[in-house]
Amino acid sequence: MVDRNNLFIKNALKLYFISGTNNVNKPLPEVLSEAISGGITLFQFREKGDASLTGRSKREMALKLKQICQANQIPFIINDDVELALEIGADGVHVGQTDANGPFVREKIGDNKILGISAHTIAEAKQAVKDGADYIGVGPMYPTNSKADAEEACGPEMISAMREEGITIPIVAIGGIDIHRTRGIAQAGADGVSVISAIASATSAKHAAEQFRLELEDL
Ligand code: 3NM
Repeated sequence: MVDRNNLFIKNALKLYFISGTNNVNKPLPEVLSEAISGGITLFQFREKGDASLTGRSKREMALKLKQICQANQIPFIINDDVELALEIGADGVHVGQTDANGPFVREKIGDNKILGISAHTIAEAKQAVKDGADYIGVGPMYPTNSKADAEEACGPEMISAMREEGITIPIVAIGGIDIHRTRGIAQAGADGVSVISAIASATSAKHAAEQFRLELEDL
């Protein structure tokens, strides 16, 4: 069972690492272990794109990653694949606004799993709150090469605008984030940053994660 209170979620969102097997140059379990030792606070398995794993091999990879997260007390979230999340006992799922509808996913996963929903506009953020999201992922902050169908970059101003509109739910920013962009994003009202390439493509995932943690430390 996972704690779904706001404080737990906010802390878990601080340095949110996302990756699939296509985003790394080394075995993903190895990169995940390195990133954990550098201080990531949550991991999302997002298996997308050409030659991505499916079926049994995807399930086996997911299980391996879940075990690594569990052994290190890091929440393990699966992107989109609600069935897989249920099957292997992940801590939660993250869905886009169009992937599946929030209330339907909440009903399927029950009250003991984290539900994250992407939001690109204030209206979508309000909808996600209504739909039972535990947190929203807001982006893309900046242009990104990691998502083929990414929308136009909205900048950290979108987060301040959401906060001004009374959205108090935990927010994690996403899209084109590197260490130098982290401070401005936190100052705009995000609880954390989520990154693919800044950690997955780094020479050392551990070092990259440590640098993010240092930058986030006094915020
Ligand atoms: N979702 P990187 S942007 C997975 O805007 C994802 O919802 C986005 O990868 C959104 O840190 C994105 O390499 C890609 O830019 C993030």
